[in-house]
Amino acid sequence: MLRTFAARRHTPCSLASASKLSVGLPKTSRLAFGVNRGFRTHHPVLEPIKPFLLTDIGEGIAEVEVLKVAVKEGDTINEFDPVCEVQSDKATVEITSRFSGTVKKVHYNVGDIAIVGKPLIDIDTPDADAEDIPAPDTPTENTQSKATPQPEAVPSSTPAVTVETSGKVLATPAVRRIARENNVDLARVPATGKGGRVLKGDILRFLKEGPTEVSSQPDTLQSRPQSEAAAEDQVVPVRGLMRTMIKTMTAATAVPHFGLDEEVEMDRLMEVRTGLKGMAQERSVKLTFMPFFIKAASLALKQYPILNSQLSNDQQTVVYKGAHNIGVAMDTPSGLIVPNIKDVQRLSIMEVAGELNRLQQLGKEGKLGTQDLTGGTFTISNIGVIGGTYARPVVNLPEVCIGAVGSIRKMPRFAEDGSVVPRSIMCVSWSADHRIIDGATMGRFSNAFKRYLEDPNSMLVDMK
Ligand code: CAO
Repeated sequence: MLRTFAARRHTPCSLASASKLSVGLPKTSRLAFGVNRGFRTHHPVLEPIKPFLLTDIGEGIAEVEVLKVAVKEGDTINEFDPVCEVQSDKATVEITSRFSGTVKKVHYNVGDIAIVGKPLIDIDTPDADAEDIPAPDTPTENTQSKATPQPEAVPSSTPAVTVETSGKVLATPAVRRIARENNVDLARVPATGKGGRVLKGDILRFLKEGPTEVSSQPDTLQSRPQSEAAAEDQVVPVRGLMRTMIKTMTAATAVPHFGLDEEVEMDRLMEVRTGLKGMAQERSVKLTFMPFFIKAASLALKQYPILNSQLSNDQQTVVYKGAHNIGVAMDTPSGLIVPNIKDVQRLSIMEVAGELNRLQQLGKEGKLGTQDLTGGTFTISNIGVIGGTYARPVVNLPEVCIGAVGSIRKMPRFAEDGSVVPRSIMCVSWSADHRIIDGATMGRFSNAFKRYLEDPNSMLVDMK
């Protein structure tokens, strides 16, 4: 049963090549007595230790998970050196320093949740400019307490059974998640990736075959083979995509869902696709069924635009979205994410296929960006690629409708003359926000979608 949709706010994700973000320092310095740092001689001596804040990284993100910490106390860092790598609902971001200096304090460990606006590290920056230095008569104690905001108590990420021992093990968040969920210390997994990176295959092999070498570590619970530890409960922190799903799905429970299942006969579409595959190949495009589903949905949305709308927070207005930005639930190595294809109403089926190929490639590489992951207006999930006939999708707020298609299966059906014939059947399950979508509208939309797919020529008539 399909219950959850992570994260177009992503959602998620591991971006192997993380985007870079420089974070500025607040214009404050901590005053210290007795140490002449060369800034002032007739006033309390300034030791320019600054809290290096996790600044607002946009999209309303309030907290991020720390995936990697690149510095330790005492390290000397230069401008643009990596400080840490964090994962938000939408992307993985490498945070680099804008300043050179010495790291005085590291506020977070791998796995911690860092809060936007709170310090990541404290840094001693000898290159502080005059702007950074407070007025000489600033009371020392007040200055200190104001200038060095302490982070709020951040929930400890240390589970009852420690999972990760070191931020230095190279692995994608997806691999780290598998390690966490299975209580595996990544440091013990033989890595075959470039530069010692632990690949997904490495951890899966490790889980299947167990450690290949005798461990020199003490026989702690953590180091015991999986089979021995399996009988015991494991407590693992909620991280990554699961955090996003908790947020988005909890919000979605406020929405009364209307569900509708329908069968689509796929035989003619299968023929059409087979006939067009060569043309697609010539254009270096992989043409699956999804582009037809996406285009059929867009054509049906033209007739029933309320399914491409959003209800305002105060529930006083409905915004009919002009663009058909159709989200595609995508199973990537980092987990489920929902990038969307923009302006499907303007695209040909081949163009939709090209866009889908691009998004899939980026998803595989963990490189989907905010642009592709936000602004969706309607979602389709093809769970049939994985298996399953029916689903119960949950609307991807603030959208009001989502469809999930199951596997195409050969089934016996009655022909018009009463004979039993084999048909390729695919079920589609719709869920809609019942506050503004009534069942009749959903049913009519579903009929239109079904008609376009069962008679693909009919799409030509309505396409512009
Ligand atoms: N039934 C049978 N075969 C199907 C199918 C279906 N419903 N949908 C696709 N296929 C076929 C494709 O045609 C393709 O076959 P060919 O190689 O012969 O062309 C093959 O399965 C693989 O397709 P694909 O996955 O590469 O591409 P796609 O465009 O069909 O789907 C995507 C793209 C991103 C939707 C899919 O890869 C995916 O990630 N699906 C999972 C979505 C998911 O996890 N949903 C649950 C969300 S809620 O938790």
